[in-house]
Amino acid sequence: MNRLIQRLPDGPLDIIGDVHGFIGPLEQLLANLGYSGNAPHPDGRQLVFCGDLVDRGPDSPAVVERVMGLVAAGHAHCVLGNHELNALRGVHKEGNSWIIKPDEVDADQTPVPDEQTKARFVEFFSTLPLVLENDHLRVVHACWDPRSVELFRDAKGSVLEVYKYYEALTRERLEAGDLRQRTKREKNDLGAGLTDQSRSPPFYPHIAASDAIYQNGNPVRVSTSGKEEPVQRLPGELYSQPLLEPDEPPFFAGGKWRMVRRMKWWDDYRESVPVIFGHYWRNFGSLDLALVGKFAPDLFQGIAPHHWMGANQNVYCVDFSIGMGKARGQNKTSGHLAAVRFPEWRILHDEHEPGHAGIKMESNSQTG
Ligand SMILES: [Mn+2]
Repeated sequence: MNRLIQRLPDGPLDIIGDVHGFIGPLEQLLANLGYSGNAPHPDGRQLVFCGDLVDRGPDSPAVVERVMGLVAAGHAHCVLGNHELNALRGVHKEGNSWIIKPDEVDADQTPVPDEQTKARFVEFFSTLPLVLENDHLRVVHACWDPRSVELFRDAKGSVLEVYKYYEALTRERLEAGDLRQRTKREKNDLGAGLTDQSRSPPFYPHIAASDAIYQNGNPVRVSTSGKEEPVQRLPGELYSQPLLEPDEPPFFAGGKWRMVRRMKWWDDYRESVPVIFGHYWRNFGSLDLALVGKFAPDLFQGIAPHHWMGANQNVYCVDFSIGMGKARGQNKTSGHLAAVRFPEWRILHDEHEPGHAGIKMESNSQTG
C-alpha cells in the first residue's frame, strides 16, 4: 500500500463530511459522537474525515489544528479534498485567501497566523491519502472511480507529483489534432452568449469534449472533484466514454452555460464494498441548490437524507452543505455537518442531542 491509498482501521468508525472551516459545528458534532478533546473514544471508535476541512467557513486554522491533533493522537484519519489540493498546489481560489493570501482575507475568516503555521498545514495536507479503505469500507472525497484507484495503487511519488504528471498528459491530449483549434472556434462563436442566461445556445461538441477530457483526464482531480460527462453523445473519435444519462440541452449554472454535467458515478458503482464520500452538496430539506451550486440541478433529487444511493444502494454522500452556511443561525437554508457511524450505519448531525443514536440508514425505495 502506497501513500495515495491508506488503510482504514477495522474497528467502529465515525465518518465526518466536509467541515469547511466551521469549527463550532465540528466541536458540537464531536461532542455528540462522544469524543472529548484528544482522549480516546470510550467505545474505541475512531474518526474519519472525508476531506475539505477548510475554506468558506469562519475558522479553517482551528479546524486544521483540531484534526491534526486527532490524527497525531491516533484517533482520526483523513482523505484529501479538492480544497486541500488547492492549498497544496498554492492556487488562489474563492474562500482560500486565509492560507494563500492571508493579508487579503475577508473580515469573517480567520487567516493562518504565520508562515510557520502555513508550512505545517501544507505539510499535513501532503501526508493525506486520496483513498482510505479496508475490506468493509471505502472512503474518498468525491468519486470512487475504479480506474483512478488502480492508477493510485501503482503510482510513484506524492499526490502533488502524480497530479502534475496527469496534468501534463491531459494538456497533451487537449493539444492533440485539431481539438484545441475547433474548441477555440466554438468559444468564439458562443462569445458573450456564454453568460447570457436569456438565450439558450446550441450544444458545442468540441467545448464539451475538451471540458470532459480536462476533468476526467487526471485521476487525482477525478477522485477529489468527481467525473463529468458531455450533456449529449459525441462521435467516438471525439469522446469515447459511454454517457450515464440521456442527452439533454446545455444548462445554465453558476453564471454560464455548461456543455458538461457532473456524473452520478454511484449509479455506475457495482462493487460490494460500501463507499462513503463528501464533496457534493446535499440538502437536509430547505436548501435550493440551484441558487448556489455551480452544477445545478440537484444530483440527489428523490433520495432522502438517510437513504443509500447508487446501483447497489451501498454508496452514501455525507456532505450536508455546511459549506454554504455562512449565515448559519439566521438563515434557514444553511446546511449541517453530519457523520456516518460504521458499522451501525446511522447518521448523526451537529444539531442532534449528545447521546442521540442517530437516524438509521435505509435503502432508497425509489431506486433500490
Ligand atoms: Mn470538495
